[in-house]
Amino acid sequence: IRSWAVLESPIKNPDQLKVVIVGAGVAGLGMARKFKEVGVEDFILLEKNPDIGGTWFLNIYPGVACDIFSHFYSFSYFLNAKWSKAYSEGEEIWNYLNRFVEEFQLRPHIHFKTVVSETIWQEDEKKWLVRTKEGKEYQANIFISAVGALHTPSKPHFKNQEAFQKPIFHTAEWDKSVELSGKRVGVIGTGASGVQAVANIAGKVKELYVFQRTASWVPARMNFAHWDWIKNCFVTFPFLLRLYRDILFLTNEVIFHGVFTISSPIRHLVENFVARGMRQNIREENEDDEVLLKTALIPNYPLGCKRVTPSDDYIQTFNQPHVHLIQDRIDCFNENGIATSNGKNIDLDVIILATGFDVLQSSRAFHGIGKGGQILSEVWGDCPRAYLGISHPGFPNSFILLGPGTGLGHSSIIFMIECQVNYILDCVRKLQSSGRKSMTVKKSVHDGFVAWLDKNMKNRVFGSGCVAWYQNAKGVNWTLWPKDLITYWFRTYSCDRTDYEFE
Ligand code: N01
Repeated sequence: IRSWAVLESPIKNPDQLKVVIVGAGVAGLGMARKFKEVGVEDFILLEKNPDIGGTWFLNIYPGVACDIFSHFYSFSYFLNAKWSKAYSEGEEIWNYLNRFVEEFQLRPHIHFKTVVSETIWQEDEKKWLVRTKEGKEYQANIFISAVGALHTPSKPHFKNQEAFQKPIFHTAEWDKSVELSGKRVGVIGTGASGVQAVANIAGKVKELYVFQRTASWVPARMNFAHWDWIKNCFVTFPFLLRLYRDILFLTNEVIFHGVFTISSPIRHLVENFVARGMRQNIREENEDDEVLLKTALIPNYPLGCKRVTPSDDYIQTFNQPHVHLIQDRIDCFNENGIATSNGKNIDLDVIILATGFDVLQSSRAFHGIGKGGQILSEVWGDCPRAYLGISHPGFPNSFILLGPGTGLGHSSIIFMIECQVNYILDCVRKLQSSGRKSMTVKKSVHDGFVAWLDKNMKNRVFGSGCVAWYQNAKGVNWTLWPKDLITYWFRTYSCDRTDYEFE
């Protein structure tokens, strides 16, 4: 499982292509590099932020890191023998992406602080018109959305929130100017961001109140540092790094089958093992507190139903006398802090919302108008779908990276990006060799794929059973890929021209 760049035949007339990519995060950068590799030079990336990196630019909260092994959370053709730890922190990943941009000379193609507002398919010209909030317009034969799945912060409005006049901010909009040392801080939410932030800020603050609505499964992460001799070994013998990476990949796949299959007996064993590890980490001075925490911090839903949030120090944080787990529902805010539903008043100096992202809103980053004036967000409603997560009927020459049904809860999203990038490139290759101007996925192909996806989702622990950002309000998981990664690689290995209509 070396490189996903298996389709190496060149693109016909690359100089006739004009490509617009929205987003200069991991996905957009990966796509841009591939276009460059095959000789397409006329491409631009429109990026709303002032710099590259997407999620790794925005999320700078203390403790931000990736839960996927660093050597697997890297492009297969741009490995980094020198990752400092098993799981890298946000800054190291962002630096890696910067090196990627410099190495492949992508920066001149990126237009920063440019927010795409509308894309319109121009049937006569068979081109996309891309409009930005800044009033600019671009035309493209090929349009690629790489906006990411989790970029619109979800900020619930609490009763009487305005009364709290002290700092309040979301983890994805971290306010560096707010000093937390010596303060009474409240963190609302215990998903991946909350778990990482809580463990990291606990040592600084005077009092920490963690408002937990639902506990997370928190297995040990074992974030060991990479010894220098191992890094040097990987530099000298790159095949060892590839081998190590392949082992990580296969381990992830085995875990996926063992743990996330709904009827798997292995899952119960793993759940018991993880719960025991979590309980062992709870040692309160006060025996009552210990008993309470040992119940409260252990989830009562199947492992994998929500995102698993590994950490080496989150559970232990609650052993500190100044860290308090608040399970009572939040009733309202007041000028001093938060009042809970059972009448407790918690005085706070800062409130941090670790309340996650609005995944549906994230998918509607701009107003996409396809053939016959159809609006993508209206077609999608509360359940976005796309063929292979990439193409949608009625939207010719338009492709999505990390689209619906291709998120992962257990493995590296960069794997999915590489599969999608290669698939899109192969589609473009087929379009160019057809001599036609546009290609659109057939509705029957799209609908057949969606039915297959739903059938497979029934077999997965994250298909139903608890409320997570994976699902919409009706409980349909439209966000994750339900099968193993080898299946996705196989399905996106090449673009089948019979799946598309050419005009
Ligand atoms: O968000 P979440 P996140 N009142 O939606 C709670 C990726 N990621 O930012 O579970 C009180 O998981 C909510 O409670 P509940 C990763 O894919 C990756 O933490 O709905 N509480 C939950 O506890 C991840 O899955 C890394 O009952 C409220 C929390 O807020 C995704 O981002 C690191 C509430 C939201 O958790 C999102 O993670 C960080 C309310 N009104 C993030 N509303 C890696 O390391 C919400 N909550 C790869």
